[in-house]
Amino acid sequence: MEVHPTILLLLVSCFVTASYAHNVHLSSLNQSLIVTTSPKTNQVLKAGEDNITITWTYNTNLTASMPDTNYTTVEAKLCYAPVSQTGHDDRKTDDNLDIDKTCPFDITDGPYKRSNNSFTWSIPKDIPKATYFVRVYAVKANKHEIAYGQSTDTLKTTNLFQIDGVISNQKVSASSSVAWNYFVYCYALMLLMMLLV
Ligand SMILES: *[C@@H]1O[C@H](CO)[C@@H](O)[C@H](O)[C@H]1NC(C)=O
Ligand SMILES: *[C@@H]1O[C@H](CO)[C@@H](O)[C@H](O)[C@H]1NC(C)=O
Ligand SMILES: *[C@@H]1O[C@H](CO)[C@@H](O)[C@H](O)[C@H]1NC(C)=O
Ligand SMILES: *[C@@H]1O[C@H](CO)[C@@H](O)[C@H](O)[C@H]1NC(C)=O
Ligand SMILES: CC(=O)N[C@H]1CO[C@H](CO)[C@@H](O)[C@@H]1O
Repeated sequence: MEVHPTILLLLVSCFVTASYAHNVHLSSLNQSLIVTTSPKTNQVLKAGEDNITITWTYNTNLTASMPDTNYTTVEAKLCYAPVSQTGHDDRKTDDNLDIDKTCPFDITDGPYKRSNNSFTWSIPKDIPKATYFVRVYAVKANKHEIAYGQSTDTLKTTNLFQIDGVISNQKVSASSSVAWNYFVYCYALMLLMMLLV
């Protein structure tokens, strides 16, 4: 049986789109940014009312070993602390950033600047009630993350703050990566094609 050209075309376009999945692992990134947040440890902030000031800077001590030559943009994100991930599959940490769901909320992005970066974020009303930290990624021209920094330690236990926000126990994975969904879609399509042949 012949495979219909439309299915072939779909499959090709599918994998072209899926190539947006960039397969970058957090553990391969250089932790070269220093990130701070304004709340005191365990401070409780109100969604829809309070704000957080985030600052970040390149650790210039690393100029020789981990130069920032190829950093073009930054992305600051709000991230769930481990204590708020337990029992929530839709907040799970994965070293592969295409799949990782630790940091689903965008705070700001913009061109990379070595120092003197500060951003005050009004916490949106729809942020879930949880414990958080902030992570800032440095991104290369090809949109792949190259480095990062976070407002907590490696184990994500220090300098955490709480947001008193929306209480929800629904398991919507609104944050699940578009690229990852595409992969799943592509493989389903491929399977269908194999069944047809
Ligand atoms: C942020 O919150 C603080 C404390 O509530 C307030 O004094 C300040 O004006 C707020 N800043 C902005 C930019 O909303
Ligand atoms: C950079 O190095 C200096 C001198 O060793 C040290 O005092 C400082 O704390 C270092 N800065 C960072 C961010 O590690
Ligand atoms: C920057 O990117 C260029 C081109 O991809 C590469 O050759 C170079 O090694 C990179 N430099 C650093 C410091 O990562
Ligand atoms: C940092 O930014 C502030 C406000 O934009 C500016 O007044 C100050 O000169 C800057 N400092 C440096 C070292 O760039
Ligand atoms: C992703 C990335 O840029 N990794 C670099 C981290 O820093 C080491 C040197 O310490 C480089 O070899 C890596 O390429």
